[in-house]
Amino acid sequence: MFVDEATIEVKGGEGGDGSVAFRREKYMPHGGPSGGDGGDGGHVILKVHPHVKTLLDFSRHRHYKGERGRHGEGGRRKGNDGASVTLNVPIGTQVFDAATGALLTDLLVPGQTFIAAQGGIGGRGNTRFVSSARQAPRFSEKGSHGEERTLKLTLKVLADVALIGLPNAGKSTLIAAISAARPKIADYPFTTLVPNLGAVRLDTETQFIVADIPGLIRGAHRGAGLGHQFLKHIERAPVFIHLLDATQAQGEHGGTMLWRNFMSLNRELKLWKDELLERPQLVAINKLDAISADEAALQEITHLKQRLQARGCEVFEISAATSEGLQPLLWRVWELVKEARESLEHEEVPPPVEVTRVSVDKPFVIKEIARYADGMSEWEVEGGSLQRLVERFDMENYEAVLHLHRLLERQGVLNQLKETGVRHGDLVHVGKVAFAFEE
Ligand SMILES: Nc1nc2c(ncn2[C@@H]2O[C@H](COP(=O)(O)OP(=O)(O)OP(=O)(O)O)[C@@H](O)[C@H]2O)c(=O)[nH]1
Ligand SMILES: [Mg+2]
Repeated sequence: MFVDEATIEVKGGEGGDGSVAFRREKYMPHGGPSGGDGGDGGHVILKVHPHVKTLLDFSRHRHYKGERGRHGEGGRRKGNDGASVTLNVPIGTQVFDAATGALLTDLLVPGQTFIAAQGGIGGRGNTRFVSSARQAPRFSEKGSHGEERTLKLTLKVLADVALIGLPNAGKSTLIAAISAARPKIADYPFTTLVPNLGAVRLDTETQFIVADIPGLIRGAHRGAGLGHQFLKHIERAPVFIHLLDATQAQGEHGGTMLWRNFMSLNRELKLWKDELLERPQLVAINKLDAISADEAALQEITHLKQRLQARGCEVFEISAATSEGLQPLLWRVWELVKEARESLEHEEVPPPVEVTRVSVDKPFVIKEIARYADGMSEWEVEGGSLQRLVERFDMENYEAVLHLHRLLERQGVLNQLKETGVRHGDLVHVGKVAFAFEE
């Protein structure tokens, strides 16, 4: 299977800082606060584009960043939001977090989007910190950082058509006859152990991808003969060609045996997933060249063909070895592929994956990190949301520190510090900030 891969670094734009400003009015030396909010940073967004076929562009350019939000200004002017960057990816792109290996999303439908990195949130201007007790706040909030991560993109090239059949039916021979694929072909079952892909080109506008899947045996849906693995590959193709081996029609009741084989393979598909039976499935009776002189076998085949047609199957008689009968089969396949592609294009675009903005509900953990001879201790408060909160205020600004103090009190951090044993004068670290605890 062709696998295309790329690793990219994505970063949301920084949020703009809130502004500290005051109105200047005639005859009034100190007007009210008027600092506007900062704008939000732009995201990095992945979007499925049907015309993009590979991940090649991403191996040339690896870093993508949303635009930063503008800072707020006086006169309550909000800074502009930063522009988002949209990256077009092919249908079938899987997105993994490179650090954890976790699958973040599967992008399958044209137009589908995924926010790869959230932009930071704009900080609030000083206007927003006015309260009855504080008429003229001299501080504002900084914008928050944009999300930053490394993503691994992988694309499995999806086949339009899967060749299915029992081992030795001639699947590999067929793909070699119709495409540039050169899989191993041999006169024993289980020659093919991994699927092979080949591009079939009937004319310049008529191209599709065929997958030669290893043979399925009875019990495949339970995993027999690596069945699960192969059924998963089959599952991804919208059209099937079911190959039958005409040489098995030689000998008594040969046609009946072929019929049973056909039914039994379909049962395996059904037991794996019901819906597989609803996919268009063309039957190709292969190796006709090998029985052309065997009247009895030919009769068995004629009978088999009638039985299949009575069941609503479209049947083609071919020889993969001599390429006889392949053209009608391939053109019919093309019609079905076209229909499948069109219906895919009309599928509804699922709503974009909702990504929640920075959450504040994460619990925090208080750890003692040092204890000194004089009885004083040093502590660390861990918790992503708390760190982010602290980073958004200027610790040199007395008013901002007071405001933060009240926030920490409201969130129960101060109480919990006391309960954990933090005492007056102890040093407490939150992210990059440290302060002496005062009761
Ligand atoms: N005479 C004749 N022999 C064929 C034809 N197609 C395939 N064969 C032979 O059938 C045998 C099996 O062919 P493969 O193409 O390896 O079969 P397969 O379905 O890929 O088999 P697995 O990979 O084992 O599932 C080989 O010996 C081929 O040469 C055909 O049209 N005519
Ligand atoms: Mg094979």
